[in-house]
This record gives sequence, structure tokens and C-alpha cells, in this order.
Amino acid sequence: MLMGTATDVILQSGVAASSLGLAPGVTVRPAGGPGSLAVIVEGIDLSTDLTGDQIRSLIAVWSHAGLMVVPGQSGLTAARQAAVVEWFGRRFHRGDGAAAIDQLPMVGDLPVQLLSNRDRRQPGDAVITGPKMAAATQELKMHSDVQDYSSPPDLTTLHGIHIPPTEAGGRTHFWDLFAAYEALDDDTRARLAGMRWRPHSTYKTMKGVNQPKALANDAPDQASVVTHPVVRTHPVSGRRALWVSTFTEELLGFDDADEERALRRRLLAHIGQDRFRYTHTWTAHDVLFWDNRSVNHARDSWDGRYLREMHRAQAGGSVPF
Ligand SMILES: O=C(O)CCC(=O)C(=O)O
Ligand SMILES: [Fe+2]
Repeated sequence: MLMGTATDVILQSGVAASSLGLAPGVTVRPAGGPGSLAVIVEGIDLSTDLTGDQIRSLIAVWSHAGLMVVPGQSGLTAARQAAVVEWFGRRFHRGDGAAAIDQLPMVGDLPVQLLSNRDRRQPGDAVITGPKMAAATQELKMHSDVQDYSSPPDLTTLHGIHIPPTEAGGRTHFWDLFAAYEALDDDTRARLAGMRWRPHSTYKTMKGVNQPKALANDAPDQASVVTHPVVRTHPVSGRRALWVSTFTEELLGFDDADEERALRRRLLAHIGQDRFRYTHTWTAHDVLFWDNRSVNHARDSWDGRYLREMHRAQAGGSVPF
């Protein structure tokens, strides 16, 4: 546990929060877990007009922390969340209208996704029951968002609107990909230098996250033409991330498929260690901002008798290097 003034927190990138010149009243403290992969930012009400200095402070912390938790944002509307993400880059989406590949449910007409097991055919807070319940409340395995695209979003924000009781599940886990890279032995790092990987196709990715409407828009048997670096350099801090996940279908450059599979499995097992993990247990109106360039995340399933509802918006979109 870091003691002393709140501003001497060392962020995931290795930079001290005190060096970022944060706006008066904005505080940063570790959320727990290894290092300061996750930090809690206080002194900001996202629903109000913020000064340029406050906005810059948020961007600076997020650029150096894998995960920024901003609690207590009960005033944050979905419309305002859509505006907030645009401070970080152009709002990210997979396409407009009928051309949208994922067709995720949205919050009304707003450009904010609705992640929820609410049964929208019924009034009130009724949840999906029957055969669709398991899919609506399923576990999501370790990934970084939208890796099936050549320029994935830099930022994902998730606002917890309805949160099940803690013992009902639905926690979100994050893994530090800088620390995972650094913990590799020298031989493995040398082997990975310059290596690239190919993600599962958008069809497979969307099927995996239970978005059946996506399936009409992509070919089931076609392999992705996208490739990404195994070791990703963060554009702000220069730190290197071990940037593979369960969205990785194949590491490229292998003659021997067994060797490829063995290395891929070893890398995923390496990243998934508890020593790199922070687990977020949600409180209603936490807003999470994570950096898809430096963390992987996963979600536990939850007891489908309880409503869990999140508002999600993403921004940026840069080609990994
Ligand atoms: O529901 C969650 O906690 C996270 C889901 C997820 O993977 C995402 O929003 O990108
Ligand atoms: Fe995700």
C-alpha cells in the first residue's frame, strides 16, 4: 500500500501521478491489486462542466494508468458519456445503421452501447429468462476490445448502472500487459520481437460474444486479414505490452502448428497470472476507463436472476505498432 500524499502514486507506466500536474482537487490513489495498474480518481463530477485542466488531467491519468476508476457518477447520462469519450479521440464504432457489424443494443438513439440482461419486451427491471439467460449473462474471456479490427479503440468506458449483489458475480478483471511483457525471460522476448498475430474473424468474435445479428454481415469461414504485433509499444509511455489475448487465432511465422499453439497457450497462461491482475467489484455508478493498449480484461458470468446493466462507449482507434 502506498502511503503519503495521494499524488505520489506511481502509475502503470512508471510515471508518478505527481509529475502530471493534475488540476487542483483531482486526486489519484491505487485501487488495489498489483502496482497501480488500477487507480481511483476523485474530485471530478463527469456530469458537470469541467475545466480544460480537469479534462487534461483525466486524459493524462488514463494515458499512464491501465484502468482509471471514477466512482460516484450517478449524474452521468448516456448522452454525456458519449460526449466525454470524445475528449480522448473520435468515438469508436463498428459502422453506422444497417452497415454496423455488431448491432449491439444501444441506449435509445444515443451512440452508447447497452450491455444488459434486461428483458426489454417487458416493463420495469425484468430480466431475460429461459434458454437465452445463460448467453445474456455469460463469462467473457480475457481480451482487449475489438482486436478483430486493424485499428482497435484506445479507450473503453463502462458505466455501471445496475449492479448485482457481489456474491452474484459479474466482476471485471484486468491484467497488466506491461508487467507481463517485462516478466518474460530474455529468450522469449527475443523470440517475440517482430512477431505478428492474426485475430479471429469478426464473425467468430461476434458469435463468441453472443451478437447473432452480426452474423449476416460477415463470412463464417473466412479468416481475418488483420494482423497485429505480439509486442505493442504504447504511444505515450513507450512501454511495451504483451498484446495477445483469447482473440488471437494464430501467431504468425510458424511452420509447426504444435509449436505455434504451445507458444500461444504459454503466453495466455503467462498473462493470466494473478500477479498481473486487478479485479473490479462494481458499485453502481462507477465509471471505468481502460486503455486497450496496455491491459487485457475479462468478465465473470453472473446469476441471471439479477439485473446487470452497463453503458459502454469507446474512442480513439490507432494501428498498433
Ligand atoms: O461487462 C463487463 O464488465 C465488461 C464487458 C467487456 O468486455 C467490455 O465492455 O468490453
Ligand atoms: Fe471487452
